[in-house]
Amino acid sequence: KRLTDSIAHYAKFPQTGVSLRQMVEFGQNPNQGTLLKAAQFLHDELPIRLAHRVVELDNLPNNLDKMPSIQRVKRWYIESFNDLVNFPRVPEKMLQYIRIDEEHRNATLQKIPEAKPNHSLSTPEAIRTPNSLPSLSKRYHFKTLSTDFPPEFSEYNKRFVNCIEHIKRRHDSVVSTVAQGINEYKKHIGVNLIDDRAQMFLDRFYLSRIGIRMLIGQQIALNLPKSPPGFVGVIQTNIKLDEVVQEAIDNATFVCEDHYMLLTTPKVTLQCPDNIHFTYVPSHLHHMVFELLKNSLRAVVETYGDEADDYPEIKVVISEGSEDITIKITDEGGGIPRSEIDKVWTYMYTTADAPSVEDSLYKSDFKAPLAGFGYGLPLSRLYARYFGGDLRLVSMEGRGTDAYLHLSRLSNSEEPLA
Ligand code: W6P
Repeated sequence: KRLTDSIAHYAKFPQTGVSLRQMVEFGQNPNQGTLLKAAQFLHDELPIRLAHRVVELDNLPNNLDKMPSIQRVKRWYIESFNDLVNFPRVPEKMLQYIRIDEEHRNATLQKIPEAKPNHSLSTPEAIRTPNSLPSLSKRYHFKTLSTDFPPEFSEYNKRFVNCIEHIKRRHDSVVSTVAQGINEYKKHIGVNLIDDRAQMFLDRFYLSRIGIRMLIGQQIALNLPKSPPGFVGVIQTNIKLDEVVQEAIDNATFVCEDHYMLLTTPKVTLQCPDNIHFTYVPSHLHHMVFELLKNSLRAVVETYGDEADDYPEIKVVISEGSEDITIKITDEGGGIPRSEIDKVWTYMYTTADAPSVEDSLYKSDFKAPLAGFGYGLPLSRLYARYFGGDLRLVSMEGRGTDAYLHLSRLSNSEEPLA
């Protein structure tokens, strides 16, 4: 009962969104002090987000909340909430240490004189290329001022990472378990079409899950010994679009070949401008493109048959604008009738059976190869929207489908929190 009250209390607080840009700025050159501050933020924010979900899971339309699998998912949210509120707060002593460290750093900053290149030590070449001068912070070692934190800092950070890793793992199979719950619900109401309120709940719920897992994943990654070059945690600041998309093409092609046991597989071509500067999470991009390609490949193979000698190729075109990077995937798989197109985004209308409870116990999500209009498309659209992008389908019935995946370059759009 005390837990229930505590959840109701936390659910009164608004959730706080974080933009991709904030995550990048915060995660650059992390030290045990910044990691501790991030842990403190998550220690406040995650219970709030989890509490919002528990309250929603308690108030679903038409007894959807009574379905056993939905109840099971709710218990995971309650357990994770409990883990976090029972985790010790960052001790005041440590916060004070950080404040003093920051004041010291600001004071040092103000004392620094105008940067004057030391001509007597510089070669003429170096004078002509001022960019080759070491930056202010390198010359005066601000950053190193705050690299030596007492051992309590890394101990606290390590323990917190263990706590959130455990939580992340507990929720690995949420998508397939909720899918199971939706199947229970469909049997219960005897209709194969989801109502708007349930659809809206699921969009909000899965979008929230993406955000929570992003924040946890980022904190775990920042606590690893060192991000690879070009990475800030799980974010890649100079993402190689063509490489990630080509990998998604190869994987989707393999899954398609394997599933239909094809001798020839539809060819997928990629057209991508050179040197696009873009910041994104490679795993999200891979996930979305992989899902779209599986749909296109399936449509083409099922239109031409799995014994065809050749297939019309699927074309992936990437364009770079000032606001958006757009990835268009064109197939000639016969298209979708206009009256059916909206159903593609629903969680109810699924031809493939959701995995059984037994399966979802042992397997994490996203393992079903080439599933039908499962949750792949609505979830991919949520991944796109999570960082300010979108996903649209335009179909020509009788010919094929174009998928437009828009990714926002203005990485300051805040997390949508539904
Ligand atoms: C189809 C159906 C579909 C969904 C998503 C992406 C591409 C395609 N092609 O025929």
